[in-house]
Amino acid sequence: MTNPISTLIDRAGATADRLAVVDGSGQYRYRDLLARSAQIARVLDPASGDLEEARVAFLVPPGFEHVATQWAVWRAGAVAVPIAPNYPAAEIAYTLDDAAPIAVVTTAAFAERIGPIAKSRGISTIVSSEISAPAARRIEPILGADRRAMMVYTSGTTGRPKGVVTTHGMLQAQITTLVEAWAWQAPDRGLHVLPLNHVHGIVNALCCPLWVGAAVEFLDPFDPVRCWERLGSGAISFFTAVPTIYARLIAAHDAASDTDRHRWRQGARAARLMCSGSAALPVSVLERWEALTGHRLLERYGMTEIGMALANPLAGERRAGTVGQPLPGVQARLVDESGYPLDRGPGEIQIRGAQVFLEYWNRPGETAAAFRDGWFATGDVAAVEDGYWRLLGRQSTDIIKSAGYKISALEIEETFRQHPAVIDCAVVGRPDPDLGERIGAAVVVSESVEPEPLRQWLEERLARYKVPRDIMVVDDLPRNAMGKVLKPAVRELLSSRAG
Ligand code: MCA
Ligand code: AMP
Repeated sequence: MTNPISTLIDRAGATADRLAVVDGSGQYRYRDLLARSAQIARVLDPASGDLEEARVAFLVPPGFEHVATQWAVWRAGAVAVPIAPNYPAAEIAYTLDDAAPIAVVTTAAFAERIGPIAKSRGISTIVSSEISAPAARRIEPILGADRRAMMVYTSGTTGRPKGVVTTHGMLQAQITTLVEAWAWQAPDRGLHVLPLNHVHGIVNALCCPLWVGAAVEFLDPFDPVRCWERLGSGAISFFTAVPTIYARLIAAHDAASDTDRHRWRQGARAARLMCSGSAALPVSVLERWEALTGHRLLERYGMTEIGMALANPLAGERRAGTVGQPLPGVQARLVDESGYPLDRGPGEIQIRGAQVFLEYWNRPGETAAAFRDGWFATGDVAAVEDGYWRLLGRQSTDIIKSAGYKISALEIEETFRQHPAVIDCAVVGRPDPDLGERIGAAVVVSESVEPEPLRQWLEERLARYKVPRDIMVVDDLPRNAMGKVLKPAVRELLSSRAG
């Protein structure tokens, strides 16, 4: 055992009586989280006292039970693998095959969905709602900084999603960087509206408040009017979301009555900090939100593999269209195509520091390929202008960001090609005021098939946010003289037809 580390669970003892989680089922204190996670840990690991980094997958909707399950996995010495509740069977099966967990934890409502998929793979399913016996005393493992803690799936330029593994030490570095930069304090109360299988929702919106003994209020699913009601109550001090959510809040504001609008805006002013990230925040959204609520959104840049890396300042100028400067403890640099460091760029962002991930699960080749001399190569291109980092785009056109989700065009194309009537296809992202980018596909088919059944077929195989909203059947894909598909031409084709 090297370098034991303090975890959320160790810290919770000091704030046992404080409010920790509010969800649709009630209000819970830190002592409730400790008691419930001990119960679940006991069932996960009745005997050994240390599951020694075995993976435990859990499909539990956002709320108290989700947090208690996450803590239980850590208390049992296992690696937390969160699965989105709205994933179709094929995505769940892929995750279970890739992560090979020893058990799946779920609730009664989701047991029917994930139970049979787990069973057919010899993985046991624990229905947490059936666990009620008080936890017998057990000795918990002492978690070292270098023990694996979490595995979050992310899409990349290569095929199917990869499990991004972070250790307890890395997770702690990701959390404490933000606690320091954003001055999290115990009296804070965050409103949580994000999925809990991505770093934005896990680290920024959940682990940071719990680290300092603050409260987290869950709103699931996100609904703009209900969200405004909570922001408008004046009780929320911290809010973080993706640009699509801010765009939808603005639309809901504009559709509301004068009384509601006024009340919402006044209440929202009471917050301490509001952040945006996961995708580029349009300056128009930043300005409108500021005019409505008085909050100039703090835009930051992060990635599943590194947590948060660059951010506009808490105090000081938050410059529109930029992502600020490196966060405390984060080393960031720009390099040219041959890897030569540049002062101001444009160049690729590379990141080094204690918060950078350990590995892609079971993919040593891809892990090695992601680093250059110890620096993680993000694939994002930026330039530094007057001391502020500005994102300019991505090296790969095959990565799409829609509603804050990172999506691999190649994964969708590969799935499409498994359809018996699909000969070829090309998937692209097109600019969209609501989603940032909207996914579109041009498809060549061997027999007459309408776009709608193709879309439904994909929906059975991919998470909904990966399914193209625009599908166009074409005779041929536009190609260059070498036979390579011209994605800009595909984009134009879709724009000309879809409008
Ligand atoms: C959705 N719909 C569709 C399709 N997709 N219809 C046809 N074809 C499709 N492909 C339908 C939905 O079923 C729904 O219908 C309606 O369209 C609206 O769906 P959608 O636009 O998806 O909205 P939503 O379900 O309300 O969700 C919007 C959302 C969500 C709340 C913004 O996308 C979200 O939570 N995004 C955040 C993602 C995130 O956290 N990313 C962070 C990862 P109906 O209305 O009939 O039901 S990045 C990260 O973690 C890094 C570290 C970072 O930097 O942060
Ligand atoms: P993910 O892999 O889902 O963690 O998404 C990480 C990617 O989101 C980064 O590589 C960026 O391309 C993008 N991203 C995150 N924050 C921002 C931001 N503030 N502006 C533009 N893109 C962002």
